[in-house]
Amino acid sequence: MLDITSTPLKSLLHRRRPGYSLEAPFYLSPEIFAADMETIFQRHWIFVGVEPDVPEPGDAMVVDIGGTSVVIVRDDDMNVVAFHNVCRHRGARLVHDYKTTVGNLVCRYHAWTYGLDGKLMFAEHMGENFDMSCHGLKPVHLRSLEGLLFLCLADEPPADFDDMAAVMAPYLAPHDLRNTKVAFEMDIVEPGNWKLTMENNRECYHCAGNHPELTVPLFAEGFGFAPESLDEAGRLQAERYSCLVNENHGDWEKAGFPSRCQEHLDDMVTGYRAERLPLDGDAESHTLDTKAACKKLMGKFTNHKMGALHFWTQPNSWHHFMADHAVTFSVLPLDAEHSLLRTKWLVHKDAVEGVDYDVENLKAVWVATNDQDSTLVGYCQTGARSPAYEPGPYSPHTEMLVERFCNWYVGRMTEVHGL
Ligand code: 3BY
Ligand code: FES
Ligand code: FE
Repeated sequence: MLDITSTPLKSLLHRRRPGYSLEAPFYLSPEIFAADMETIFQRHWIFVGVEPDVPEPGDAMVVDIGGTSVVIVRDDDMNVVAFHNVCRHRGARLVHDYKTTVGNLVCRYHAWTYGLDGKLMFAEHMGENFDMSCHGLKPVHLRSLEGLLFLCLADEPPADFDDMAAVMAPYLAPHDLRNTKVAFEMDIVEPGNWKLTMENNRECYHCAGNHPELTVPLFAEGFGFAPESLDEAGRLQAERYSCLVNENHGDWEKAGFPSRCQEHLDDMVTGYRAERLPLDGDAESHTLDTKAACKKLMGKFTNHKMGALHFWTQPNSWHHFMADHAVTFSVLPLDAEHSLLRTKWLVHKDAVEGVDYDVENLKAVWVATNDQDSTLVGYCQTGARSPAYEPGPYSPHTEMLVERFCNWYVGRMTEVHGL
């Protein structure tokens, strides 16, 4: 067995075996965790929430990425902007609640007061020569992709966000996320490294055995059972599925809903993948009875049966957009062995709870599925602690996208730490 406990990151990256899971220090080491935060989370576009998190002027939401706290604010002109959540006086944290509504941003320590544009408006006892204009809040790069909010902590964010946005805007626009509301949201702390949470999401090999609620509306074939991996009956089924997908793509695209697969998971700095896939049989949505959870459909939809648009971004998000509701997932690393999974369920902003939708019904499938996934992530985290752990092979039929996630990660890390 290799002694990897003291192997530097550079060598671990260099000797990564393609097609295999990562070596244990990638999931355990506080040093590699720090490198991940610095290299991945401080430099890439991180999905953090949705415009409906801050629907009105003065609405603010705090997002913590490692030690960096950011406040996202809706300003008086209805723009969504972001600032470092650090007072420019003596550095106190400025906004303390996850979500709040403010007139101005007032520091609790000595009451320095900032406008929603981040400008310092009031600071008592600072003397005549004090220049307020030099002490505004520090801005953070924020982009809204049809209502999905991404922030980047780097001075110069990856420019290829625009390429992703150009491709993805037409896929997302029909769901009109800006005119939705967060009907429910939930944070869970998964007992695993953030990469295990992401890897788990990038395959459905585990779905049939672990997600009884989710697999009712899903087509298993939709998640990468390549025909050659199956017996004769399975092959026929997979072929039928692929015809059905093609047919649906054709119909949906004709009706103005881009659906075909776009895949750039490991060939772009801002890696992503999207595809609108049919649901099984008459299924309309990710619900226990497979019917739409919300009577009022999102955006332009008039037909309940629009499948589910899957949208994944590197390093930290995945999303499901149905005709009646959308579910967004943001992974925020906490330490080497714990990750925050933040899930939001969105419905049309005019949908009325108890009339158009029932929250319990809306959230049931993904609350159960997240809980199951969290347990699975914990299994791998525990396994990685054992000296017996060694990287295991990914299925070429069902885990290709896990491999792409790891390729992206190793590629991004190597650019900074390797070679
Ligand atoms: O997130 C997805 O697209 C799928 C559905 C369930 C798990 N995951 C692979
Ligand atoms: Fe914010 Fe003093 S630290 S006003
Ligand atoms: Fe899962």
